[in-house]
Amino acid sequence: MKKIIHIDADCFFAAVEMRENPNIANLPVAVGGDPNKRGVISTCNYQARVFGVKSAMSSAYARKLCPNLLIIPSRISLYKQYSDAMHAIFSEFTPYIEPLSLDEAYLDVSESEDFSGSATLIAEEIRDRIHREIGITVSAGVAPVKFLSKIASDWQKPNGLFVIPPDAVMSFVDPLPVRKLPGVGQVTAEKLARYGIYTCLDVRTYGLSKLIRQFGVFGRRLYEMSQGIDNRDVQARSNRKSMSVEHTFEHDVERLEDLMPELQELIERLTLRYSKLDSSYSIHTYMVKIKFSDFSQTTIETSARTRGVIDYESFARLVNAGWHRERKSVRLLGVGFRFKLDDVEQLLLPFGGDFPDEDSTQSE
Ligand code: TTP
Ligand code: MG
Repeated sequence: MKKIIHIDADCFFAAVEMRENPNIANLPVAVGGDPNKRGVISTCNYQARVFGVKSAMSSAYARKLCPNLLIIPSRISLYKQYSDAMHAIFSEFTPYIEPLSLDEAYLDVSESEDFSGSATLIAEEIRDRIHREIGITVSAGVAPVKFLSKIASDWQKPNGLFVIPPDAVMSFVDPLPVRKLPGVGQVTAEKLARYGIYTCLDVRTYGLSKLIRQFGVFGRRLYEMSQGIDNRDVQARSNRKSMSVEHTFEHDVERLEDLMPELQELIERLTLRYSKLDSSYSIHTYMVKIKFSDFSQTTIETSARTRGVIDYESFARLVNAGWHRERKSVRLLGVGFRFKLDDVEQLLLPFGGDFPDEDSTQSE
């Protein structure tokens, strides 16, 4: 049984702006683009939400709903600093942290020993420390599986904590509206409603085989979630930017064509290592390193043609080009990937949705 905490900051960008400038803390505040330049709202504080202002709404319309709305241009690098500070606190409690966006992360605290292993107390401590040390509030959900912890963090927002202990999972999911499940958007919810499915209990009653018929792979996912099952692990991300393997030959390899079987073997080793990373690492560049018998060295790279698919031909061309730079016998051959960096933009999208979008999960 795992202990997962999901943390999500409250009105994150707006909260940071309010923290930076306490004078605006009592006003309706949004972060977003200029209403006169077709800007959109990134987020707004809870005072502004009372007026109906929402993320992704046009700033002009938001102003109409709330004429006194203060709209501040976004300062992503500042939000990134706050995000990093939150992560520094998370990492005092567990190394298993999976960021979903700048303000949101899963923490697996199953092995944490703080507070005698109480995930609830750990979550409270994290919330408290973020508030005291960083000056913003976060909401937290605690549950034995990822998707429930995420639903739970939303349950008492803002500045809330909600815990679903293992023995309360079934009583929590039974009446849970399917719309709350990750991957169930409006389209899927409407389709489910046509079969009389509104809650997780309805999902279970409808039955696995019919769900699979109607919803494909996602049908199984639905059925699992309706029982509180979610086998996904918290995927801690290291910040590795590249990965490579290399081999020093026992005897220098003289001919280019004799390098090719070696290349094949190296690519296989590289592929195996790559397969152990989580799916957030997409291959951006192929690299080849050649060290010649006189110890001179050359590296050569090319951008990967098809992201995520490892193609031998591209590596072979690199070896060929690298070898022709010196045309000497080869002492060492290495191959590697550079990964597409997880830059801020990437972390911002898709705003923490960790299941595919609803329409791509249907098998019609
Ligand atoms: P969210 O966590 O979805 O929203 P939030 O933190 O502003 O509010 P809540 O209290 O409901 O959690 O998103 C985090 C940040 O991501 C948000 O502060 C701004 C940014 N964002 C956008 O730029 N555009 C969007 O459409 C959304 C949803 C978020
Ligand atoms: Mg948030």
